[in-house]
Amino acid sequence: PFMLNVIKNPIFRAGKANTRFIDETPSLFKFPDDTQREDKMLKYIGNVTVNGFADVVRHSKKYYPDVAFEDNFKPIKPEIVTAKDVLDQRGVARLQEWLLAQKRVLLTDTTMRDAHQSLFATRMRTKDMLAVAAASQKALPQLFSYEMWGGATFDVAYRFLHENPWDRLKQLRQAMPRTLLQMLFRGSNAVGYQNYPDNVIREFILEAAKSGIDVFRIFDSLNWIPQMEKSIQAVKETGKIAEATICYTGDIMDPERQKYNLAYYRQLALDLQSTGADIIAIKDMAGVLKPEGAYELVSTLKDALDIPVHLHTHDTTGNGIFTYARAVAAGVDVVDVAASAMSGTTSQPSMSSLYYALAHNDRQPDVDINNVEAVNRYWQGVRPYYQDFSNGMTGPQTDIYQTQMPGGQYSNLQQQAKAMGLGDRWEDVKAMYTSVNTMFGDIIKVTPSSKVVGDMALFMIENNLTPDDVYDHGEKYDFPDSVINFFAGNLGQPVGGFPEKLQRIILKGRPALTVRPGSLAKPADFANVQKELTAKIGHEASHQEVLSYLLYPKVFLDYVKQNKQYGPVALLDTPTFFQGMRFGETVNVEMAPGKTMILKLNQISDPDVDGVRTLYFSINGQNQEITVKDNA
Ligand code: 3PY
Ligand code: ZN
Repeated sequence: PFMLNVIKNPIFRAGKANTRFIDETPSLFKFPDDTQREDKMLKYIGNVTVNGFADVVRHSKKYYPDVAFEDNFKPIKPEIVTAKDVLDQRGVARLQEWLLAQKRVLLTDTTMRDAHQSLFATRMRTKDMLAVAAASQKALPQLFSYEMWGGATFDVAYRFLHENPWDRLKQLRQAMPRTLLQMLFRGSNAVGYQNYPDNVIREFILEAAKSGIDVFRIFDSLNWIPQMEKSIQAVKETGKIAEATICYTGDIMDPERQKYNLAYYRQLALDLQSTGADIIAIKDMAGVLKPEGAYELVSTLKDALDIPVHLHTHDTTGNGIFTYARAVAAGVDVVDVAASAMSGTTSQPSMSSLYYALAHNDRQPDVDINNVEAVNRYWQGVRPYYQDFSNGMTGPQTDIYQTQMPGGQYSNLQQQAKAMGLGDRWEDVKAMYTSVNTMFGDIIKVTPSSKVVGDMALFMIENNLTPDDVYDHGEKYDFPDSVINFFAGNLGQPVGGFPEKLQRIILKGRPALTVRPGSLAKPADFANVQKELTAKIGHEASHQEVLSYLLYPKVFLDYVKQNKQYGPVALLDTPTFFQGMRFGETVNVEMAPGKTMILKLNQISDPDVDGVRTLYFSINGQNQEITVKDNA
């Protein structure tokens, strides 16, 4: 059709075609695929411009200063050996020795995963990570790892960002070949909120390792080792690093709270080491590990274990740096920090703050602080793009020590409460969260067990129930599904077992599992699922697509549909992706390397009788109209 268009063109037929012909008639030299991609992109931009982005109160597009960032970093010096070099060239055992031999504390940068998950609902786009990835590797080659995948990022990438999380992994892997890439893996819940069959867990890990993940931080939301074993074994098959996790709750220093005491954590860590863990992570997901507790815990684990210890906290209470300083004094091997502009409150403590806090200390991290600051200036520029998703916390929140609510849950539950009309009862919800935890027997609270506690607290507040009401007339109530599911043993067994009376009330005679749910789950039939998915999506489904579909069937199919409708929207700059365009604005989109589409929005019509608006764009100087239904 392309040649046909050219031949039929009047200028061409009049024999007047010359090189200017090509310049002045660009539409003839575009392939149908390009045009389709551009049209789809316009549809997307038109829709966000008119209707705003999902779950964001509509507002006109904001102005952002240019992100002043230049990659002037020198190549990594030949004498520097990165952690990734050690793993790739010498294997896991040598990497463990290398870690244990470091005098200085090592750092994991969580900016590309937990930081944005905890600060702005996991909405950071791959484009904003890629822009700084290669530079970060050059600037900070001494870091232990970058956490950039797993947790909620997988789900949110598909669901809200209309991008493929596997592409994120592939692109970051390419940009950072000498950097350990780390993911958070929810044991038998993988990167989801429910149990999956063992063969799905294994295949997911093998594929993630093949695609570039080096360090798998594996946890279980009830600290139940049987739920982590399969994942640890799968990682060991790949020659990557199995970092098994103890989730920290309670207060080991409080004589009144000894369900999870020092002896408990010590034994758990030893058991994980016997299960094959290469590193032990202490996951302080709520940020309740106090400085002296950190000192005791890390000292005890360093004494008991032969493998390195990696500490993760959240700075919600404002005490994160102090906690790290005490952990460093106790000999912790690695701690998690974020670029300063992406740190603090529900996120991790700041990398540069920790650097300065440890000045004149022989364990101060070995980083070039000017490079740390330079990379941080990039993040400073990017962070305002995500303001619409921010949790609004502006200072330390010390009531976390009582509620023990994970960093990522605090703002989520607050949103959920608001959506249920309970916004003005937030203090009651928090107090109820604490009571529910007591009713449940004081459980470990982290995704997904934390959600169960939150759901029950909201349910009780909404129905004006006290704990006694539940015990006395519980048979009258339809408890939330997640709560029934938990008491039925579908998330595994909590430490010390379920409180029997409450379990009977909630389950109303239904049976409960006492074995690992994964041991009963029917294995996935990958070949069949591949066929089924291929038929659904209209192209040969890849193994990655099969895995995504197995974890998130609806989310994945919705993504495929959106992708067909809107094309490669991951290429848009972030303000345009979330907020569309304003009149007269010009936006450049690099559709392929060296191939830029220049878009201008000239005019938007008023809605017609059906509420449809016409948007007048120009693409590379050529006018193009599209129509969008205004949902307002
Ligand atoms: C997750 O599972 O996503 C978490 O970050 C838990 O802390
Ligand atoms: Zn965390």
